[in-house]
Amino acid sequence: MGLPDGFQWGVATSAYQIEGAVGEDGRGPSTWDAFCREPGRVRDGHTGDVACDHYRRWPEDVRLLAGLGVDAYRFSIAWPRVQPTGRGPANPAGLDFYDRLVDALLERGIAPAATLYHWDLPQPLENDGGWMNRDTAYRFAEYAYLAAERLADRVTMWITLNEPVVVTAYGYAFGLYAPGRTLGLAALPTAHHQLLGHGLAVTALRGRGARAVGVTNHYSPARPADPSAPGDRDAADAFDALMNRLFTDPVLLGRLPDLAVQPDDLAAHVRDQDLPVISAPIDFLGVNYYQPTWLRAPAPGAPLPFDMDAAPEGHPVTGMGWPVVPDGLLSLLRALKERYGPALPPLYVTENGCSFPDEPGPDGRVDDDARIEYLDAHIAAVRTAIDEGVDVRGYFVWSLLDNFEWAEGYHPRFGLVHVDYATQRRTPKKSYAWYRDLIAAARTA
Ligand code: GBH
Repeated sequence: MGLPDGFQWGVATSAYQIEGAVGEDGRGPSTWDAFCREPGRVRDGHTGDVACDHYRRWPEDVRLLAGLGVDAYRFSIAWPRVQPTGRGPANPAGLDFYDRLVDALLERGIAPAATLYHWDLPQPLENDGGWMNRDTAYRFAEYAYLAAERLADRVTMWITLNEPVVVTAYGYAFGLYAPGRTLGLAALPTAHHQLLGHGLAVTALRGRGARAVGVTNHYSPARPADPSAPGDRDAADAFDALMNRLFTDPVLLGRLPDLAVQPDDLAAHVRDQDLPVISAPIDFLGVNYYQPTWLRAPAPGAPLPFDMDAAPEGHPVTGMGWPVVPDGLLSLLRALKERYGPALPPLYVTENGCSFPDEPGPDGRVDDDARIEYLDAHIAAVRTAIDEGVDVRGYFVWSLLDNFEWAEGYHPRFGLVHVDYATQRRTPKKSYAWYRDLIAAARTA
């Protein structure tokens, strides 16, 4: 199949979206526990209290992973399990959970890829300003150290942050995700503080013997709504700088991109030695891709230098209404190589996938052909990028299980495995068998 030796096939999940057991073994509250309790924040008042009950059912979920034959499993560690208040010594019972999970994965020949921060900030840290507070970066590095102290001898890949842009934009600028703040562009310091936390954590992880360390970013290729309109092209460039390059240039190039918006807000928070810390060498870059974004010139006086536009007609859409554009993944992988050149480390697609309203039919089977089509086309895009010389080392489907889809609650279903939340019964969908067969075929090729 033309893939490089050692190419890693995987699936991904995150702690708050699957674990439940939010009060178990000394776990402290996170920003998402608090956010879910605020009326109107999450569709139908859903919470992560139970989720997929993975905290208790993980042996079954590890069997599902083994059945798929994946090389690697990307999960996240819940910071509030390791440090219930976000500070101080480790809570051993919280770490025990991941210790057992990692051992069970290794027994099945599955490489553990651990994300340290997939949005579940300990609430006490939020009470002190969360990512608006520079101190949170130092707290994050301490947490990374404690996690590595226990797990670095066995975890294969460490991912510091998941999609810091979403935390900044959805969490602090627009208030759609926890902690629900609406600071607009004044949220930009949260970008810098997360990046600083990443850089400090890289050093902490390496100090405790971590093998491979990287960060996962969300990338949405920016497309002008009308490519012949200079204003739309400028809008696309401004979006690209703020949503994509701001989270990658500091890490790979050691500098901030030109943002064209209130640069003082951000620059005032960047201290002398920060960029060298943030640009500490990493072993890989994680790439999450769902869809491109189309941009138009903003109305005069608008706060942002772009207006987001609907996707043009002609693309199929997923259950979230997101356009299916596999070609966006190809152009993104090409663009990363083009922009960063020799500064670009090996890439892993750490998330890609789609939701549909999947339900078992009368025969009990879940025939999710649209997901198979989606994954097939995106994997083909990865393969083309590799053929063109982009160094992509792995691909992770989002997600193993249907799970808690943040502000959308349990409505969207992203899993290769269907979850009946009333009974916690897991039913592998047609796409599960398809992915299993694809992995097996790639292995013998
Ligand atoms: C990822 O974020 C997360 O890492 C993961 O936890 C989550 O479950 C998964 O994706 C699926 O959502 O509505 O057209 O304006 C993805 C980040 C940000 C991608 C919002 C889509 C909305 C596009 N997402 N974006 S639109």
